[in-house]
Amino acid sequence: MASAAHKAAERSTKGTSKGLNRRAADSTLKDFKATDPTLFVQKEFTNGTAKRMIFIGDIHGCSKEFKQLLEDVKYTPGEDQVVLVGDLVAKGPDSVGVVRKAREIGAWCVRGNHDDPVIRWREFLNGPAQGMPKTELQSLESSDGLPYSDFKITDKPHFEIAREMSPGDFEFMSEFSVIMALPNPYSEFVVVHGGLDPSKAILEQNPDDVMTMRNIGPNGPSSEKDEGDGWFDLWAAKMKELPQPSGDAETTESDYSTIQFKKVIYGHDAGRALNILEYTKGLDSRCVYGGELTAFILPGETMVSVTCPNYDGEDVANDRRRRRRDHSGSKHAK
Ligand SMILES: [Mn+2]
Repeated sequence: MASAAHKAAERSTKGTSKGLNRRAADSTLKDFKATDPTLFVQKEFTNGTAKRMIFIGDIHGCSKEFKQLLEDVKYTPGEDQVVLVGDLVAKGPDSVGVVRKAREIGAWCVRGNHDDPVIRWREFLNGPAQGMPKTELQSLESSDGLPYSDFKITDKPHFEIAREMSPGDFEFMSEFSVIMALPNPYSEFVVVHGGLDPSKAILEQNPDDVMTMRNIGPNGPSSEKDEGDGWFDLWAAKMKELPQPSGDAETTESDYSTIQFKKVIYGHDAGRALNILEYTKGLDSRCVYGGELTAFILPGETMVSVTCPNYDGEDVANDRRRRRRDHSGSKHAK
């Protein structure tokens, strides 16, 4: 079935005739706004049959390691459900390969902050920018004629990934929701890429914050690494204040307009690496930076990892860990 984003792209394509004069076309380009992502999806199992759940952290184009990890966990189609916590693409060597493999196995995915610009770029390229050569788009970029400030043709990978994807890949990615609620017997969990704001109900969350937050600072959710406290610490503090639900009564979608707290499975925070706490399960184990790609498996909360080469070249996460050791007075401190 065509997604809302895909349908909107088709509509705007039809509305852009080739004979449009240049000035009108430019303003269409600059004013383009991509379809909003779906904030929330309640997942169900086909035929109501529960499966083993395999949650995998930020893959970032590491398709070889993704396939290896599926082998290592003995992924079995029909018996297992793979869930990706976002950022399938960018930084690593084979973003489109990751998307294809995810499609092939029917993975459930949430939208990460690197998936989001790829989806917006592709909608733009299918719509008002259809048929425009790269050189023309580059001159638009230098004259501030592109619709989003994060549209960087040379400095960021999202444009090339968006161009390389097949229409089916794009349709698959446009359906990634920002928040995913899991069916019974896993309904105590929700899945997001970045985090959740402890001051808001699940259906009241701001999508950009959910995709990007690491901390809660004085002005609320923040993606900055050194501002405020980890969102998961505030989340845990709030969870502890609440009466815990008895039994496993089914949660319906409308319940999420008042429900504030669930256990959360997420990614995004390579600086803190694997971060498995009672109420939150952080799965970004720095795959693309020469760390590991990790699968977190339910039931049982077991973990399996594969090691990865450093494809990105940066070592931001390690710097952070070194700093933390310095504070603790380790012998290795400078
Ligand atoms: Mn991310």
